[in-house]
Amino acid sequence: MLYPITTESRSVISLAGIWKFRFCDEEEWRSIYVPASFNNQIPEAKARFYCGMVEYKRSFCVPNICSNQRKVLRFGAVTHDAEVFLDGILITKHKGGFLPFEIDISNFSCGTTHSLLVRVDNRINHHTLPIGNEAGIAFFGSDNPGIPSVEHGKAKLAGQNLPNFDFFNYAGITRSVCIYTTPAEYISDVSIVPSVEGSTGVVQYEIVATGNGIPFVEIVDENEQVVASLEGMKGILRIENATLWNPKPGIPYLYTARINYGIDKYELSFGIRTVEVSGTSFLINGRKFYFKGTGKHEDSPIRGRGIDQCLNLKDIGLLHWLGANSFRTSHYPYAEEMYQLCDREGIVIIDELPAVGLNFQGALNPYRLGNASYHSKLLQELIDRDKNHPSVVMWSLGNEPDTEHFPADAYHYWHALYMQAHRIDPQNRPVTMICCQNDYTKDLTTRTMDVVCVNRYYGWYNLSGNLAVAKDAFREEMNFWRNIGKPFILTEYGADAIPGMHAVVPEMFSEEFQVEYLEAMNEVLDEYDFVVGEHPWNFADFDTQQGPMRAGGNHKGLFSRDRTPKMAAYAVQRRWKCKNIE
Ligand code: BDP
Repeated sequence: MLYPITTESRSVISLAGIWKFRFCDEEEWRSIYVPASFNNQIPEAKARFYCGMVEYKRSFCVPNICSNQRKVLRFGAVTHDAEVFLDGILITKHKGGFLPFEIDISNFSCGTTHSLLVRVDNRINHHTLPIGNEAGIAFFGSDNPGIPSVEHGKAKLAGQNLPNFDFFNYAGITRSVCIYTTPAEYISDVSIVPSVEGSTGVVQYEIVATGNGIPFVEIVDENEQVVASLEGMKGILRIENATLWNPKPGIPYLYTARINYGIDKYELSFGIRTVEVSGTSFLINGRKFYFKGTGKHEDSPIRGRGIDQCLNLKDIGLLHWLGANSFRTSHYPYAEEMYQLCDREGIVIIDELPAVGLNFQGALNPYRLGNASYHSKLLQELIDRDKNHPSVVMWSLGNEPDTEHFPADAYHYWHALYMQAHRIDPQNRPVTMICCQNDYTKDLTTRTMDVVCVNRYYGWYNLSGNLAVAKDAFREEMNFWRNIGKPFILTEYGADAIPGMHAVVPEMFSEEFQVEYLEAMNEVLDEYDFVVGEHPWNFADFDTQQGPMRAGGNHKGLFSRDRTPKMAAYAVQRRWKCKNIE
C-alpha cells in the first residue's frame, strides 16, 4: 500500500483538526482533536476507562480543481475497529487498530460539503489483537482465585476492557486521516527488492497500476542525478558504484524511484542493502550486525498513542545519543512516518504485529480460538505497508505468546505465519517471534524462527533482587540456546526504576539497581558469541492500565516518560558508545 504524497499529479488534503466526538451512550457532541487517542484529551474517568463504541464526525469539501481526479479517503490507523459513513452511507469497515486502510470515494462530488462519520470500537477480547481478557482477570490485577467475594466481584467486571498486555489501551483515530487524489489511471503499488553484486546495486522492481499505460521508472541519487531508468511493469535496474544504505555508523543513503505512468507520478525512497541470517550471525550488507537498542512504545501523556512526529524525532535523536542502532516496534506496527524517519536516520527496525497477550491458560487454548485468519490478514497488511523500507530488517509475528503449555498447537499456529511472511515479503527478510520467559525446553516454536528472540526478567520477576543468582540462571538458559545454533537477541530485559529514587545499597526500583541489573545481564550476554543483539526494556517509561504492580505506569524506561535520562541511560550509553560490540 502506497503512502499518500503530493506530486504534480496527486494531492493530499489533511483532515487533521478538531472533530466532533461522542460516546455512543450519550447524545451530546464534544470536541476532540484528530489524530490522537481520545482517552487523555477529555479530563473525565469515562474517557480513560470507556469500553465500547464512540463516534467521530466532521464535514469536508474536496475543491472543484480535483473534480477530474480519483479521490481516496485514507486512515493511517483507527484503534481498534472502524466503520466509516459518508453522507450517511456505510462505505467501509476495518478491523485492527494499527494499520492503514482506504476507500475510493470518487463517486462523491467535489465542491459540495459531505458529512463524514467514523464509529470506533475500542473493545478488546480473545478475538482481537492485542488480546483482552474476558474472564474478569486483569493482566496485572490481583487475582486471588477461589475467594467467593472476589470471584463475585470479578463477575461484575464484565463490560470493561481488561487488557492482557502491559500498555494502556489507548484508542480513537490515532493516525493521519486524509483524502488523496490521483489521476483516473494510476499507480497503486510498487515493490522494490535491492541486492548487491560487487560494487553494483541491483534493483528489482514491480509496479501495480490501473489503466493501460506502461510505467517508466527513473532512479535518482541524493544529488538528483538519474543513475538508471527502465520502462515496464517490472524489471531490473543496475546502479554502478552504488552507495549502500547502512545503519549507523555508516551512511543511510537513500535513492528515489520516480515512476511515471501516463500522467500519474509517484516517488518512493528506498535503500540498497541486503539482510541475511548466516549461521549464528545477522548480516546487513554482508557484515555482522549487532542490535543495540530498545523496545519502545508509541506513548505520550496527552496524545496517548496518537502520532507525534516531534516526539518521534526526539526519540531517534536520543537513540543516536545512546549509541543505539535499532528498536523493535513493540507491540504493534507504528505510524508510517516513523519508518520514513528511520530510513533517513539509519535506524534499524524489528517490525512487530499487535499479537500480544496470546497466553491465557487452561481451557482457553489461544491457538484454538480462531484468531489465525485475522492474524494472517494483519501480517499481509503489515508487509503490504512496510515491504519497501530499508530500515525494516526483520518481521516479528508477535510478542510473548504461550508456547509452553500447548507446544504442538503453538508451533503449527506460528509456523504457518512464519511461512506466510517468507512467502509474501518481496525482500524475504528474516522472521521471528518474541519468546516469553517460559520452560524453554518445552517450547518448540522459538527455536524454529530465523533469529531466537527472547524476553527475560531474571532478577526482576523471578529471583527478584538477587543478581548473582539471576546471572547463573540466565547462563544456564543461554547454554541451552547455544546448542540451538541460531543468532540470538535478548529483546527484553529490564528493571523498573522510579525516576529520582536512589539507594546507597541498590535495591529494586532504585536507579542504581536498574544500572546493576542491566550490567549483570550484559555480563552474561558478553560470554556468548551467538548473541547478535540486546534491547533493554524499555526506551522510556510508559502508561499502562492501573494495577498493584504499576505505580503510574511501567518504569523500566532508560528515560522517564518526558525523556529525561535516568542513570541507566548513561550506563547504556557508555557501553554502546565506548565498547566495540559489532
Ligand atoms: C514483558 C512484556 C512487556 C512488559 C514487560 C514488563 O513483553 O510488554 O511491559 O514484560 O513487565 O513481559 O515490564
